Amino acid sequence: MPNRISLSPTLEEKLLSAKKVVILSGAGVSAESGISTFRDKGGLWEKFKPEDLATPAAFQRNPKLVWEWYAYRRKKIQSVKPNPAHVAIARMEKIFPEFLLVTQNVDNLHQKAGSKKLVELHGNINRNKCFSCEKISSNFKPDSKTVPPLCPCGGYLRPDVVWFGELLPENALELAQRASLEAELFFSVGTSALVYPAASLPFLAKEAGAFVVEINTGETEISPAVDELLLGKAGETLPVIVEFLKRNGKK
Ligand code: BJW
Ligand code: ZN
Repeated sequence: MPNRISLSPTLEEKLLSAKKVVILSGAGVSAESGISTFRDKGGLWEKFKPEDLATPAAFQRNPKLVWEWYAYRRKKIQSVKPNPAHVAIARMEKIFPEFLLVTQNVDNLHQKAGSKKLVELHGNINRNKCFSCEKISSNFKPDSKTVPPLCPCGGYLRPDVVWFGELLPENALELAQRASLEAELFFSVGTSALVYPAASLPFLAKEAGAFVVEINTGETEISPAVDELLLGKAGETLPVIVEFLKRNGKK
């Protein structure tokens, strides 16, 4: 039985007046589609060590192991569908005049749900790039005998995601920071807010005057600092917000 979700009068007022809205999304948004999160019970980092799979040093030590782990995750991701949380976020983009979705997710489910105004902070698992020359590659043969497949320059291909110790895409981070500084309403949804610099965005928004709302199944590092904590599943809570907006003439 889902919890009854109630929005505070202040949040309702902000939802009706805000023009500049930012949503930061994390793995919890895709959990209801059947994609594992990282740090929950049963999450990826419980079964696998990030230092063996999600750092440049790990790839240099064992490129085949890392490539195959990502191939396994890609296959799972390609078999699932966006859930009501993704759909609600895509709706919100159409409702607010200035909107930005800042996602840490690499699974493409926001795009599949129709989100267009988004930046990917940690890349996208469906793209590859060369570990040596960094060129993005879209045309390698997946059945290539070489694992990982090779770039024309001779370097190994790797997934175009951001590993620990790597810089985030500069443009994406800049856009995310600028939008957070200007936001009137900021949502942090389904993220443990433990990984930086993404985790600094809610604080940036709050310090610049935004009303910060967290939607999560549990409390996180940022919970004590937010203006409103909506405890519950993203796929149940976000549709309640969209319904409220629609009931009040925002479509
Ligand atoms: C629900 C729900 C439902 C569940 N509804 N909610 C010491 C050494 C080296 C580096 C560092 C260091 N100290 C700090 C750093 C920096 C480091 C960092 O932050 N580390 C911390 C972990 C300590 N950051 C970096 O290295 C970044 N780069 C950088 O900073 O460059 C400059 C620099 C370089 C070198 C040194 C220092 C600075 C890069 C970070 C890259 C993160 N990459 C990953 C993997 C991506 C590719 C892949 O998918 O394999 O990104 S790690 C993983 O964590 C992934 C995620 O995007 C990211 C965040 O996780 P997320 O989304 O929050 O998921 P979870 O599982 O943590 O949380 C899920 C939440 O959902 C939970 O709260 C649940 O309760 C909730 N939930 N179901 C709503 N239905
Ligand atoms: Zn190359």
